[in-house]
Amino acid sequence: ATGPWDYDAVTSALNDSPFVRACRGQDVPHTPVWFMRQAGRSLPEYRKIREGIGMLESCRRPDLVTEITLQPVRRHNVDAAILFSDIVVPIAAAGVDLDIVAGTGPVVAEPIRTAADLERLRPITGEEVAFVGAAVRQLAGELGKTPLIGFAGAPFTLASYLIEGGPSRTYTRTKAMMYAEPALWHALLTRLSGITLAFLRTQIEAGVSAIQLFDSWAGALSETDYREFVLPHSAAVLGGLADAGIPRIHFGVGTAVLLGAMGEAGADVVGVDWRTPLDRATTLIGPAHAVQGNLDPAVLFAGREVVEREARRVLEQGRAAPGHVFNLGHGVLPETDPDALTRLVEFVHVTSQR
Ligand code: 1CP
Repeated sequence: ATGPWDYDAVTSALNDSPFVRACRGQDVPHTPVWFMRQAGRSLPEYRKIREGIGMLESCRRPDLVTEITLQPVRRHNVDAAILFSDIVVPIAAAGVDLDIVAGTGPVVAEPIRTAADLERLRPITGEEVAFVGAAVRQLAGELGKTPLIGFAGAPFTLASYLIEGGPSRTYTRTKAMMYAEPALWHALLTRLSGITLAFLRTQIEAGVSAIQLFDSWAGALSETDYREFVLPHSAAVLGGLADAGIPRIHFGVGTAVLLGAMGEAGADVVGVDWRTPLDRATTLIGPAHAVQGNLDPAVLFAGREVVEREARRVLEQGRAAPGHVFNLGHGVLPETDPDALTRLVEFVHVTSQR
């Protein structure tokens, strides 16, 4: 034992947690559950602590990151915590002038559209995001036997914000660069995969138990384009972390036709949105991967009976996969009743008891 924690015992408890075991396709006492965006505006304690503090600034304060990350764990009894941060944090650390605007999302002051613009996105070593490492170390101590999930944005989703300058519905400029200037496109995504790797390695060295690579907007692409323009870069990130030995989750929205390819990119777990039933997803992804998902976040507005019926269906369909981590099909919507989430965790635990 070293200090207040017996680190070996904690590490083995984390390795043996239902969440990590399900990611590896091992048997579990109950199906583990956590929620994308479980920290955030659905919680009054989050809104209170964030009052008057900008989003990027709060990501840079380890005490605040620790408290916000712990809030949903205390409240909902979820099987994993997810680090409070944002996918654009490493991009800002790489020198890009950007802000996270309330009610909008990331806004980039000068979008990246030419080879000259690319110079404004500098490679990072990881030291630039040392505040994230500090928060992870603090959290690992506080969380004990609850695993902490680290995360990053995948190169395509990050590129979409850099090229468009903010959120987009059509990804017109992003796709235009991809098709018209493939050399510039691949140079940009290569640089982004290096930045993403450095960001994730900082989190892994500080002690996260798993990572999730969010390619939230990859569903905008055909499978052919995904394979040519995106998969090699996501594979560089996921493959570059293979030696860490922790589960890697890969998630996107509207990815029904991409699920097989996303599994090939090197993840242990493929996240699935609510559009594709998990048994069908498992057929598409193959038996080598666990799945994560996929209750429609809007179901939480339909009352307890509907939530329980739909959650039971998700659990049943999830049995087709070698491992299942229960989640929503995308993030918690800000207007969600937090008590509905707490009840859902309890329902998943009781209903899936082995
Ligand atoms: O002030 C605020 O509260 C702003 C809302 C907010 C929050 C709570 C943003 C702006 N980011 C976050 C935190 C965040 N972002 C987390 C935290 C932890 C948790 O899940 O509990 C995570 C995992 C992210 C990741 C993220 N940011 C993604 C991938 C996940 C997803 O939802 O697909 C994306 C696409 C972003 C960009 C982003 N940041 C914020 C918003 C509103 C957006 C989306 C904008 C858009 O629609 O394009």
